[in-house]
Amino acid sequence: MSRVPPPSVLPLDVAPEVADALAAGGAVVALESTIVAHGLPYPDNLAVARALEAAVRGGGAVPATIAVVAGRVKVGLDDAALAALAEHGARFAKTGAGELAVHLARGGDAATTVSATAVLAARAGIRVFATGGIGGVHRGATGDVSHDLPALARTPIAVVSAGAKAILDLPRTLETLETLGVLVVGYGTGELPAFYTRSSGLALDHRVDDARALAAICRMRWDGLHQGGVLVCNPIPEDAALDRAMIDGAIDEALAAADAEGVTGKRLTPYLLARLARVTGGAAVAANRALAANNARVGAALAAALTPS
Ligand code: PSU
Ligand code: MN
Repeated sequence: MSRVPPPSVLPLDVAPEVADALAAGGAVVALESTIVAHGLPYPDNLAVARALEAAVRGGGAVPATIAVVAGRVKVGLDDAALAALAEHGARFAKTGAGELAVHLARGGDAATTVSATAVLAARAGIRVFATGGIGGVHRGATGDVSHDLPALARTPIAVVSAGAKAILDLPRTLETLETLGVLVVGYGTGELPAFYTRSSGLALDHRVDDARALAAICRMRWDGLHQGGVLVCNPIPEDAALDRAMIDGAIDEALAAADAEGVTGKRLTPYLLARLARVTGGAAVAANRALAANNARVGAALAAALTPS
């Protein structure tokens, strides 16, 4: 019996720096592209994309921003590709894990959401992924639940986030994570963070206070139990957190506007985030940047703690 794995039909381009780090068992942190293409306005999105990569490097790990470019999976974008993603975000489709095959088979360009990024990162052998906030259960009775949740359940990766976006129904999102079997762990907190603010009032069952303790849990989950995703909930730094009444008011306004304009489906999350950016005079963008960079730092620490010593 041959031990040579069958050739993969997946068009996967791993950047040399990322491939070298993975081959050496080094620390790599995946980053998503939807937050760049569709989650933040240009040119703030490019500044955030670069700041996230810098934060990962500052933590001693190699960043790998993931996107689909001309029908190929790119694991690690160079600066020119990152700039194109930020400047021409509208030309990139927004893809979840379920639709990846279409964009790849057709040779398209697509920004990857949390679900798609998690699946592709795991496929490339990356075990840590840092982002802003994951998708989840939307408010109201539309039945819109992000594919991020089931994808995390089955993908062996740690996603470092500031919880789920505050535009969502957080109690239902937490319940659904539990139903699906995603392990949710507070990082220095016993509460689900509320993205722009540090607390939601929703208690978490599990808390860790350092990357080593988190790495031990991740290893047991993946290598011992062959289970899926770990959602690491890292609250926004105190000095960057927004005033709760201000951001809650802005979210209510954005949700009402989306409802009045009939915005649903894939467009809903980008619409709400753009509206929040405008209504808060940029405060939402600044907070998003601060929390994402903080997640990138924790991601780097976790990736380092997971490397074989
Ligand atoms: N969080 C942010 N900005 C974003 C997103 C999350 O702060 O742009 C993106 C992520 O890519 C996430 C996606 O996976 O929104 C969820 O979209 P949907 O609700 O359509 O599944
Ligand atoms: Mn959705």
